[in-house]
Amino acid sequence: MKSFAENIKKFWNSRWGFFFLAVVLFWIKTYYAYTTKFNLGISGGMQHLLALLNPLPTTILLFGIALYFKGRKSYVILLIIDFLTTFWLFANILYYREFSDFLTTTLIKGSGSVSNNLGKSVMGIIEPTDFLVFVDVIVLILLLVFRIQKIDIKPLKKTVAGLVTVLSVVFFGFNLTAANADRSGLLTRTFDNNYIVKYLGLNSYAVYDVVKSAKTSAVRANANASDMKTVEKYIKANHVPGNPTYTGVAKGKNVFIIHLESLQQFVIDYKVDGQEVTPNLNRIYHESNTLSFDNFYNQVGQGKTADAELMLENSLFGLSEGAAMVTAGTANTWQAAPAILSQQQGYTTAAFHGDVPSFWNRDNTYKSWGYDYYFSKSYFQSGESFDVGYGLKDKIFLKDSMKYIEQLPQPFYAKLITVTNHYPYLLDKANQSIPKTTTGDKTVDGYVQTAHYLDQAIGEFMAWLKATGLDKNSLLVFYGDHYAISGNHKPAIAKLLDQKKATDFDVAQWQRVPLMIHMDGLKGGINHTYGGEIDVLPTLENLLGINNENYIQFGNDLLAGNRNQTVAFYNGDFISPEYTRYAGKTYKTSDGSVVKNPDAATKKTIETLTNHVATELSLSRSVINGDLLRFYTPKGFKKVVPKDYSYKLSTALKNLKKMQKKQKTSLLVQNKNKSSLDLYKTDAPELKSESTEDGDSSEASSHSSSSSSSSHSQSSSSSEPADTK
Ligand code: GP9
Ligand code: MN
Repeated sequence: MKSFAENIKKFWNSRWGFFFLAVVLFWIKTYYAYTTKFNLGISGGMQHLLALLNPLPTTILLFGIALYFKGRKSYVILLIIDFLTTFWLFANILYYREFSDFLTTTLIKGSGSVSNNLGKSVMGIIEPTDFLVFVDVIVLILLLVFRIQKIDIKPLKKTVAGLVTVLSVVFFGFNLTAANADRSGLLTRTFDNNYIVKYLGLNSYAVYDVVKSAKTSAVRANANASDMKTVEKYIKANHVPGNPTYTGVAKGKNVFIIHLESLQQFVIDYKVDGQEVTPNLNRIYHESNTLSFDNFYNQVGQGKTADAELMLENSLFGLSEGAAMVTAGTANTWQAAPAILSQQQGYTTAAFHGDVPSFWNRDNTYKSWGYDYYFSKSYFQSGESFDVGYGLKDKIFLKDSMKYIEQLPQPFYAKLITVTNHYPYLLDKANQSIPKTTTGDKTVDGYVQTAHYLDQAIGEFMAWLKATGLDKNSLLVFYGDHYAISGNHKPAIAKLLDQKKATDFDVAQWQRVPLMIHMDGLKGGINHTYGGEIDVLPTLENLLGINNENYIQFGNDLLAGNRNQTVAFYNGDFISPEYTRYAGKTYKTSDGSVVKNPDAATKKTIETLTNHVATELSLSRSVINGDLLRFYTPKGFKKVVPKDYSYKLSTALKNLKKMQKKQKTSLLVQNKNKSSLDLYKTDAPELKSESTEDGDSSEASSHSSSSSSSSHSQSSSSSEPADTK
């Protein structure tokens, strides 16, 4: 009988030995890169396990190809595959360092910014340890060259190679199933490239990305200028002129878009134990200089926040699957609010969000939309318990954003995306200041606490605007991006509504979110028109005095008389003042009764509404899927060139300084470079130990660059309802 040592030696010098060694080394280095080079936001046992195991199935599958070949060829092929996959890893390490995101086919093809921005700076960002990923390939070569490991030329049976392939595929199947259980809709909802890598690995991400972009390119390749003509004709024929009383009343004002995460209309004026959930927003809602809308609906699909942003700033509908910001944000031609406002009225444009920049592909999409700046996680302070869920807590986020706001040349267009009021509505004790509701539904009852926290953050922000005088020359648009409590929680919804039960009709009405447009001197009031996120941009344009008749926008001014008040949901359902179509039934909107046996006239009306919604959705989607705006440039509009923008921290900070000198209208310059940040009062417990002046001026301490830590932890829960609609 052979000794153990002999067996090992035999294995070592066999094809299996070499294959095994190559796989293990590749596995180790990938995991090394996951933990030291990327910031995948891995949290919880399942995610750790998946991140540890996910390099294996695809490595075995790919390296296993070599097993089908004979003799030396097999070794050469294995080394080539090893080198190529390593190079992919290496390229992503470099790209990630610069952009906190992974490479995409679209970017590689050069339509994005990678070739320009990264190419130039590669030498500057490379770190010696990056080359470690090539060490194993070199070791493998040396082992063969110096015959430390012998080449085994005995052919393998094809069936054996086949078995390895099959096993790796089965293994991958397990990986995918476990990943989907932890994060439902992983492949379809297109959240963040980080997610795909975290759950399925870098090689699967490559395949996923190639397939996704091949699908989009095929539709795009088939689209042509005449498709655009069809859309243009429709838009022109259905254009509703803005309400002339309001045209230009906000001209030249700064614009704040305040994205209120998961804020539903029902919380407005809602009380828990006699305490208002959103006292600050309630005040704004009822103020005479606020235009408030109480029949305003979210229209998002799977893209949730991303869909809301898309509709708000483009007046185009989201897609039936996935998020357009992810599938088309990088490559498509867009004519979005930031570009329009900047080109037509000289606005400085900036987006603010306390999450990592890659989420919803914002880092690339915002460039295509013409945002001058995108201040994301690394731009803000970080510290112990500063984050919850998807990012920086709202009070800290809003306070910290003001150090950039005061540097923006005015007029500016600033979008502030809050995030604390996000599923699963968790908040530490120190930040809770209202009791939970008592529906008994765990996922629901914390909601009022995070909503209350968001409201307090808004209160602090508003006080600062007042203290600095910015309130006098700014228009604020507050909007809730989408529902918080999905239709999967009907019993809880019924309790919150103080009803016996909640029907699908109630869930449809539950899609209302706040929309408030607030400005000093604005003729306000509560407006009952039916509208949705698609209508915000045309409304804003009219207020700013921007004529939108040449833009391809599907919404209409909410203040216009004679507007079509049919609100389209992403799946073809709708709400109009007369009828509500939801989850397979049609209701009378006035009383929620089901329309049974409709007469011919009613049938006709419902059919017209249905067709109208279907036409709008399909035309709008053809614009995005076919990238039709590349065929159409409105008069006076200049195509946005994404590579002209950089959101790199150092570049943006430099630009900000330069711009202030050029256009001396920032709050800071107006105040002779005296910062107004000491006027910002917050009771955020996390900032308590800090003196008030701290963090205002010291850039070094506040710009932590390694702060994109393990966020997204809560998103991973499989118990999050994937979608209600
Ligand atoms: C992530 C945040 C949440 O950055 O905006 O997105 P959502 O889950 O609401 O779509
Ligand atoms: Mn959201």
